[in-house]
Amino acid sequence: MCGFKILISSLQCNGQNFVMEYSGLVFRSTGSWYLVRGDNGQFFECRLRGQYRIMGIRSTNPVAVGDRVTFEHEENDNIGVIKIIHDRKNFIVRKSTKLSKASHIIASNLDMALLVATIDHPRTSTGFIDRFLVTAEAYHIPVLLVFNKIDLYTEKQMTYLNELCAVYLEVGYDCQQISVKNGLNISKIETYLKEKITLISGHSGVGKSALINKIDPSFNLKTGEISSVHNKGKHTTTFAEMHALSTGGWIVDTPGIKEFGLYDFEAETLAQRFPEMRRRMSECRFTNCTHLHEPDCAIKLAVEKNEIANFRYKNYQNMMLKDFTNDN
Ligand SMILES: Nc1nc2c(ncn2[C@@H]2O[C@H](COP(=O)(O)OP(=O)(O)OP(=O)(O)O)[C@@H](O)[C@H]2O)c(=O)[nH]1
Ligand SMILES: [Mg+2]
Ligand SMILES: [Zn+2]
Repeated sequence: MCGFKILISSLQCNGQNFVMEYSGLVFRSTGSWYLVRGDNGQFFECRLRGQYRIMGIRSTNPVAVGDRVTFEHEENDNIGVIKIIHDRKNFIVRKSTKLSKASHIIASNLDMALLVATIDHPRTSTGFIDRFLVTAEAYHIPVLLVFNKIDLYTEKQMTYLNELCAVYLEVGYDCQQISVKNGLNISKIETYLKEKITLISGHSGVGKSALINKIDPSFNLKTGEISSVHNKGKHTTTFAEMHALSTGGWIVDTPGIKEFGLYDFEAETLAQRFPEMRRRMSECRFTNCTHLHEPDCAIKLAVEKNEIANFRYKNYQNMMLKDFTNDN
């Protein structure tokens, strides 16, 4: 019948067939089916057993790409049932929709996140970038900011981009300016990805899938034109999927995000997630300073002296006033 395999942790007999239990990594999540790579390298299509709730988080996707799971399947069958979702080392989460109280976990167990942004075609706001950054700060996931499509920018847009990168570099985030189209600086990105699990995120149409194809053309991921009417992408990638790079490492391509709603943290902790504020907040007069209206606030002073970029502070104010009202 069945020989013992190293990775089988338990065996049960279910009528004619043996039921095997394996552990593995979720490579793809389409909502109801999950592609799981068993620790023996074999892929299984898995479903989730019953209703699953993890860690009290209300999530539209209880199983995320990057999750480690235990699943069982019948011998000689590559269809499995996920029984256990193992604790996550970290994850990136956002509100599933603007008004929703549910969350959507973009990916988990990451070594790095790569946020692809564009100054135009489509435009990525710094508000969007900063919401992503503060979310990644929760688990100290390093973020690489990648500004793509530099082949398209005017001189004025390039000046703006250089200023933006100078600010983020100073704060502590690595920035790269690339053109997937012209193959510019792609090799720099490749060196970041070696032996890591990296999430790639950003608005629709910024070139996430195109970048992955450039790094490894064998993936042949679907890419889509930008709408000339709306100057936005058309949501070409529809589910998150992990790809094993031939150069070593894994990259998780994800569908474009329209808005990045902050999920599940307290307003009081927001300033700590801005590294340039975190470094200065002990100098505020009040220990519970919100950095919005208090006197002798070291943050406001640093903004006045241009030591903290005005747009970063504005984004902080915006998040405090918009994201944390209405019972977030
Ligand atoms: N000019 C120019 N176009 C680019 C560049 N990179 C990507 N594109 C184009 O931008 C369009 C969108 O690229 P995709 O890779 O589909 O974008 P995406 O971020 O994966 O979008 P979603 O899957 O919808 O989230 C495609 O037509 C690409 O050819 C670039 O560096 N320069
Ligand atoms: Mg895509
Ligand atoms: Zn303050």
